Amino acid sequence: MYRLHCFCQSGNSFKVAMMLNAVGAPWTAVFVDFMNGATREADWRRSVNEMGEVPVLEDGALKLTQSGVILHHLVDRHGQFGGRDDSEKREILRWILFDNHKFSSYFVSYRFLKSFVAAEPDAGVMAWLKGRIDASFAIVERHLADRLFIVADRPTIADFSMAGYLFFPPEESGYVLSHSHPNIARWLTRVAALPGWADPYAILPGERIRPYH
Ligand SMILES: N[C@@H](CCC(=O)N[C@@H](CS)C(=O)NCC(=O)O)C(=O)O
Repeated sequence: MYRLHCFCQSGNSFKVAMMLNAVGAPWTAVFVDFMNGATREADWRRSVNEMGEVPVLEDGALKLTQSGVILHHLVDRHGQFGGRDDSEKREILRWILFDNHKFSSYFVSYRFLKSFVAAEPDAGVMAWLKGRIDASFAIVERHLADRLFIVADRPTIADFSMAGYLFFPPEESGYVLSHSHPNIARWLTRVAALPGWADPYAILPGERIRPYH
């Protein structure tokens, strides 16, 4: 039984949860009270993750962090959603690195400031983040124009990584992808049709927060 340290607003956790469900692996959620500062506590960092980040996956005595590392570990354990040769494996890593740096990360900050912080977000910061999001979304929108999935004609962990944040409700980010990025929206429909897929708020623990702005 895997133990996934997570909370329901965390798309990085959802990347892992989607994979666990898709391979039919039994897992249990360990709630991390992120919104009240749990990951900033010295004890949590000492005992769970020195990087102060969720998700963390416990696989027996192994404690893994970084969703990209966890997804690769689950490919090794379950033999599904990985690359079939070196070239595919490189492509998967390439897109997961792009995702962690640009595709998810600016969107994460933008959505967090817009929806989960009570103070009015700084307009200049939001405009800068939006510019970065729009640039990386345009790259993926183009990439998906003639492809079913990110790396191959079948889903891989690159899809779980990149789709992780895009299943949250549009009111949290302001992005209605079916209008702004139709190729991305169609791809998300294909990812959501995979075995075991469920809405993040249905499978991750914690209280749903009504967006502040
Ligand atoms: N690259 C990391 C990012 C993890 C991450 O940023 N998680 C968020 C929650 S979804 C977090 O714990 N942030 C704490 C912080 O940035 O201080 C991954 O893919 O696991």
